[in-house]
Amino acid sequence: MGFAEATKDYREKIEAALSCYMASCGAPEQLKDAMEYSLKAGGKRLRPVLTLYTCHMLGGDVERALPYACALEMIHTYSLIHDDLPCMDDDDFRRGRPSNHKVFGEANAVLAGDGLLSYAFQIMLDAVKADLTENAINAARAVSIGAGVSGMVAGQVIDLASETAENPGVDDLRFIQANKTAAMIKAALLAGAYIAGASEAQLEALGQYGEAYGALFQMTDDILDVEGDFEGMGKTLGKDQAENKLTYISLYGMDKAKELAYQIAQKAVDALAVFEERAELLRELAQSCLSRRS
Ligand code: GRG
Repeated sequence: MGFAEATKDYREKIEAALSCYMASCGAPEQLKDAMEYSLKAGGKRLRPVLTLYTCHMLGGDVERALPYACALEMIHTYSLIHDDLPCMDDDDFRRGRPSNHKVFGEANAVLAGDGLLSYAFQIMLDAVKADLTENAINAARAVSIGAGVSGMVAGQVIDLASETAENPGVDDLRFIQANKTAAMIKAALLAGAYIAGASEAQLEALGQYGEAYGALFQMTDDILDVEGDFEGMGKTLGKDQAENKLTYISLYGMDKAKELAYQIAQKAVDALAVFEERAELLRELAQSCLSRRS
């Protein structure tokens, strides 16, 4: 059984919890509609599933990890809404349907993103208040760091700058991948691990796996921008080249980009040695990323 099949129950748990959180969010109807439009548009739920799975893998209580998992998905969804805005990547489609601003207008899309981001922090603070432990505080902190000014937002700002930079190189690209994409994936793993009371060695190993798997995820996203299809990816493809995006393909060509993706998948697998056979599904997740279509 692969990672996706083995974590089906977690995905269902996350869908149900997201619905509950949205039902009691207290937002005016038009704001709630715009937030829900993107949140419930059928994303893969990779990050929240990673939180629950990691917590389970380390013997923790998955229910306690659920608020952090939902917060991660809300923050991820906000980033996609804002990323699609005309002032950012200007995308008309996301998750297989018109982007948030195409349906609700730019101002409401900005506010839907703001709403998801701030509600995510409210959900985490409520969870910490109900479970005042160092592990809960560390889980919320890991999510804050992954999403923030030294994480995802930092990656996005350098990604945008690279479009007009004179000669962006591989160091810029590594920074973008590590922050724009891998930081949230690493945060998802660490949040689950903290709730399970992971050891320093386990946290270190999961951090390394998150960095490698996150970079791999972005590399395959870039490969699929060239070789994927709308059905799988749910967004307009072929934009990286059109917009002069910095990717391994733009730097080295497709063959070399695929070779590097293979190498980083191996690095992700190697990072899991400390968990022995317990991390088999995380190894499978990294290896299957090389052939993903969505
Ligand atoms: C701070 C104004 C402001 C905006 C934030 C940080 C940011 C904008 C955007 C970066 C987010 C971004 C687009 C990261 C790329 C990572 C990536 C490959 C996203 C797609 O993730 P999937 O494939 O998507 O998991 P689904 O739809 O399945 O959840």
